[in-house]
Amino acid sequence: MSLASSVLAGERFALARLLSQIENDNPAGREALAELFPYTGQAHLVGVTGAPGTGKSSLVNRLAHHYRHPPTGESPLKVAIVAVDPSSPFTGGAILGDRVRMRDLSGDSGIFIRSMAARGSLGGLAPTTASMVQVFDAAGFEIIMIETVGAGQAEVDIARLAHTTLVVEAPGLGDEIQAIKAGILEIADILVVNKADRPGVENTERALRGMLEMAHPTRRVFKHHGQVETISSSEHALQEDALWMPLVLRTVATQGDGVPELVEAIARHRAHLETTGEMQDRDRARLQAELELLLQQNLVSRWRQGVSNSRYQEILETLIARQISPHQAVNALLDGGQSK
Ligand SMILES: Nc1nc2c(ncn2[C@@H]2O[C@H](COP(=O)(O)OP(=O)(O)O)[C@@H](O)[C@H]2O)c(=O)[nH]1
Ligand SMILES: [Mg+2]
Repeated sequence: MSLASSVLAGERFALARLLSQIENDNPAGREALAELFPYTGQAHLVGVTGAPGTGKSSLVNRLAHHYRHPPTGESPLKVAIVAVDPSSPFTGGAILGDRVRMRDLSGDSGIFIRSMAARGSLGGLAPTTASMVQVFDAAGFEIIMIETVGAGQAEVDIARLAHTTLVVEAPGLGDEIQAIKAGILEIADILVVNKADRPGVENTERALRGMLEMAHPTRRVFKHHGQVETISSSEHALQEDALWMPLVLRTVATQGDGVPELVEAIARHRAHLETTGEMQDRDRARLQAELELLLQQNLVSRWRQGVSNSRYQEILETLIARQISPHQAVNALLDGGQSK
């Protein structure tokens, strides 16, 4: 039985092995991924991002617990968690801490947790994460949560992988300003004010609402037939066919307060994406972005194989000496050695 079939059959050991192969970007991993790819496209991808210490892991833990143990009448969902934290060393406290907090979830075959702490994984963090998510998706995990530290572009890219992005803030960290800087508010579908048991929660919430108003004073809805409609943020923006206004919700991850409401908001966002057709749009955009990134990587590495290092260095030196411009340098290199 191939590795991919074992993963489809729900074998956890095969799943873990494939995830490692993908992290190492090896050919066997790629082959299995190709076999699995037709089975993807079912899961709800939920990105969870925010500054370190805001409570992302605690919240993800609570959410997972809720999906596994829903209120009576609802069936439990299979949950996968991909925690990406390039800032934490392999044996760092954050990961260990996460393990401890995740303890109550272990032993449950409906949940799988994978941490990626290594910086500079071969293909880059975003493509590797995308591949891992595809594996979980094919393996039948219905909710896939991707936890990233909201810091750099890579993390924003990873957040863009998701259908629904939660941006987690906490009182007293002064992150509100940080959030704008990182452009992270623009990717938020739901803003979570966690640590709502702490003083200053009202201020944080007010600041976030204020910033949302500034970021989305009016929203333009481009209809398919080319007409433009404008909806102000004070209008009811949750109606069908309207754009989603980011929600602001309070939680206390350590106690589980606000978690059922958050789960409901996540489901509501998904329903919104489905009724408006945005689900397909996001899927399309995501796969196109992945394609372009892989194309760029492949073209550059193929081209590098065809040009000698000495030729490359020679052009680079001419560029640094200001004898040619960067554009001219590119032309010279792409011309296969004939400088202009
Ligand atoms: N008081 C309080 N502490 C919390 C809450 N959520 C998380 N914490 C604590 O904040 C610290 C950081 O949490 P963690 O989930 O690791 O944050 P992350 O770095 O964003 O993943 C831990 O000590 C948590 O126990 C909360 O709602 N209230
Ligand atoms: Mg964490």
